[in-house]
Amino acid sequence: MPVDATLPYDDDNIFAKILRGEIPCDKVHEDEHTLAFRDINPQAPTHILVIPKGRYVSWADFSARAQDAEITGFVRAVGTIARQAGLVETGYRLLANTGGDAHQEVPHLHVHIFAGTNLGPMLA
Ligand code: IU
Repeated sequence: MPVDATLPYDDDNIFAKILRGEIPCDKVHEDEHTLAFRDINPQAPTHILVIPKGRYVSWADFSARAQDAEITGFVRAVGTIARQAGLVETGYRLLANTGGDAHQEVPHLHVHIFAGTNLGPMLA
């Protein structure tokens, strides 16, 4: 069921629980502002989710409310993760679903990193 990305942040969402350490994840990166882990249901050979540590529902929410340091840290982390995973040479795709039409399922902002195969011109 896609989330309504205009709702207030829900502290019971699954990524909030991962951030609090209540649910394990296959972590690939962590820094002051950002956590990244492997998607539990990968849609490509490499499928990583990158999330800010702050309580943001969506890209729209993050861009409206986050401090500059959080935004800078998050954007840099996405690049760092891709570089450290060796994806700069092969290429990769970034995707941030926001709201119902995009079928956002988890109401905590996440950027998908897809890589490891020829992804085609666009995801199906
Ligand atoms: P979406 O952009 O909100 O549609 O993507 C949510 C992703 O979160 C999706 O790819 C799920 O496989 C992934 N995920 C996860 O990695 N771990 C979980 O416990 C749950 C969802 I629930």
